[in-house]
Amino acid sequence: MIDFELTDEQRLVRETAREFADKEIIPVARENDRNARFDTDLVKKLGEMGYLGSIVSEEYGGRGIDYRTYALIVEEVGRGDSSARTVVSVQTSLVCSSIERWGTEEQKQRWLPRLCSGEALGCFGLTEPDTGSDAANLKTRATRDGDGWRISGQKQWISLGNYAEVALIFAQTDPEQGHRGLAAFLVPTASDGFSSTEVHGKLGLRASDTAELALDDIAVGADALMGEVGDGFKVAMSALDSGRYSVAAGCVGICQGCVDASVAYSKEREQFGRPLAAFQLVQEMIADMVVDTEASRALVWRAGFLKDTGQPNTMETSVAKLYSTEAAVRSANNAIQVHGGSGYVDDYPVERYLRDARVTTLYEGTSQIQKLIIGRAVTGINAMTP
Ligand code: COS
Repeated sequence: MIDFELTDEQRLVRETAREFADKEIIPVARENDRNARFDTDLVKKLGEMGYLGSIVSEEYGGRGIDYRTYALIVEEVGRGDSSARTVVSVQTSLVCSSIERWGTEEQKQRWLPRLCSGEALGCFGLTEPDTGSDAANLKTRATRDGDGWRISGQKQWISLGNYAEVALIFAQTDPEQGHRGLAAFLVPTASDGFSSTEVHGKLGLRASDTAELALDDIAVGADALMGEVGDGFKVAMSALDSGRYSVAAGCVGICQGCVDASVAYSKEREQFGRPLAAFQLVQEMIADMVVDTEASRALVWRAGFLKDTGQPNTMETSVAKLYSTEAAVRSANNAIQVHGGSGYVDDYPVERYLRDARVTTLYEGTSQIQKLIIGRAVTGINAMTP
């Protein structure tokens, strides 16, 4: 049974995260966005708060919190700024949770404490210039070299890629094996042959670091392999089960931010001698945002409940990700409408909400991919390929 009542501890975590977002994230969000500045001071503060790797167990430097509590933190950070939220999601869900689940004891000891504290950042290298939705079809190659490996290829749209100390790189070891030939490697970015280039000109998430990675015949030891050869696709998919959840929780924050901003603005701004909030068509837009916010939050908490109780949750995570990312785009669009001309400039957060929300229906699996995962789960028929 899903319990929607928060525990005292969860209330405290939410309250603390809310204050952190209000005091540390929101005051710098506009300038960071304008200057496309990846705010390393803010990253440091996120680490100090324990918001990086918080679901990792305490013995490896995490906070050992459950997924529902994690969603409360991610929602508040997402309400503040999706660029900061992306740091939390990538570091925690894609990198740390993968190392904790698939890494050797040595790999966990080597990377997790420093990633959880924020002393080091990690990135997730799955997507390539020619490989997005079709994640099994990677061109990056890993070939055996004595005990170790040599890795060559390119990765695209990699969040934190210019700042990461370790890159979780997915590579093909045997093209004839398809997805069963993939392997995951923990590659130190200081390795010879590793380089990154900043991606500019993004619609949103301007304060988030995005990179293209080049891997030119990088030599790594056998200890870089995470999981077995052939486990790579499962490592990636299980990481995305957590990453999609985190994106969804961040989008609940965007939706809530849209409600908060629209309620405040519509009560303050007057037209025709009455506050905007007194007009039925304005209330309709606000009511739609409220419904989107609450439905998204309930879906995220359901997926979190399933994760916390060890039940299968891939489909439910896709449902939460699909709904809340689309809801965030809708809500931000409505919020701009409520704000009128003022919503079109960055005096208010709503235009940034729209620009930042837009990528969430693309990354970590497009809305179309989520629909195909849901459709396959309920029909038992795979419609992924023609
Ligand atoms: N956790 C662990 N293992 C999983 C899994 C999960 N959530 N989902 C699938 N697997 C395993 C399956 O059990 C299967 O194992 P076997 O080889 O032992 O049979 C294997 O992975 C292949 O699974 P499946 O048949 O579902 O793979 P598909 O090729 O059909 O997957 C989709 C296709 C579209 C679901 C996948 O490629 C995908 O998610 N694409 C989107 C990628 C994405 O999100 N990119 C964004 C990157 S981050 S910006």
